[in-house]
Amino acid sequence: MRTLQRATAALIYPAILCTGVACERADPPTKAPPRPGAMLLSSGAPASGFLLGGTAQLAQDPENPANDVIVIRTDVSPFYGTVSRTLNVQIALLDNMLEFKSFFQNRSCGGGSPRVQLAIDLNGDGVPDGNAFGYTGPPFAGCPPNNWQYDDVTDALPRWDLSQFVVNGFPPTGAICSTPPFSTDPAICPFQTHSGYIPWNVFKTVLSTLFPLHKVCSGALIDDSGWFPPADGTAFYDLFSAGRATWEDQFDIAGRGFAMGCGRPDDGDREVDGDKDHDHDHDADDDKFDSDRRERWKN
Ligand SMILES: [Ca+2]
Ligand SMILES: [Ca+2]
Ligand SMILES: [Ca+2]
Ligand SMILES: [Ca+2]
Repeated sequence: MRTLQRATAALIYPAILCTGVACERADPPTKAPPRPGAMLLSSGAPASGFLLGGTAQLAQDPENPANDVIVIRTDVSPFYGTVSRTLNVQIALLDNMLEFKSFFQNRSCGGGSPRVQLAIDLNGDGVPDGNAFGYTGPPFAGCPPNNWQYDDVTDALPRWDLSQFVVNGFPPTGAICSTPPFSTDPAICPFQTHSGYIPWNVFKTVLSTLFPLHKVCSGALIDDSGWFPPADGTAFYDLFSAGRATWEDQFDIAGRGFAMGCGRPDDGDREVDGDKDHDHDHDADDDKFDSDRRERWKN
């Protein structure tokens, strides 16, 4: 009885405190209210909007069947998998909001997989100008098999490959610290690099400074390791954060396809001929991406 009274009091107490106009919510704060403009499921909950593509499928954690995860196979057609979500934000709004867990089943990472891939419109005309690639930590290979690994791709490690944007004026890695105003910015120069890749804060500062109208259209977790034998096979992924949503379980799957963002409709779950980076188009970036990775990962 005493316990019941205490429980009842606990339920009533917040309601008593909330009689003033300043208190808008008398209900216990179990779920955040949907944001304006958020997609709503029939349940009224905001949809997190993750699309699965290629071989990506809902699966169970090999260590704990109570945990929903995503499986991607790169050894069966179409030899890649994607988990993507529309972002439509500037890069600074993604600090500490791009991360994922991976479990490589009897395989490793490497060959450019897995990666967080951001489609970025540099000049704000609604057309993305390329992709930024954020990889597992240096040396980007040799991930232990059958073990859950965590990657925060906005941490201080040099994970980011900006090579697709150099043609549009993003300074090559070796030139960033001789380019004003970065040359005199102690917050970014000098910085650590690996394989020509740069840390998130350098990527963020350079992009924000030189391309103030930029927009990150969409974010994707991609595994297309099928071409690279040490990393070919099956991997599980979980807790993929892309901006203001995290993929946790089956209820975070909005459907199949690929999120395009920047005002473009999502694309279907289809393979585009020659689309080596799996952003659902085939352009000169694809040939460069494929030749760069083959050069980077030979032997
Ligand atoms: Ca553009
Ligand atoms: Ca492209
Ligand atoms: Ca999960
Ligand atoms: Ca492409």
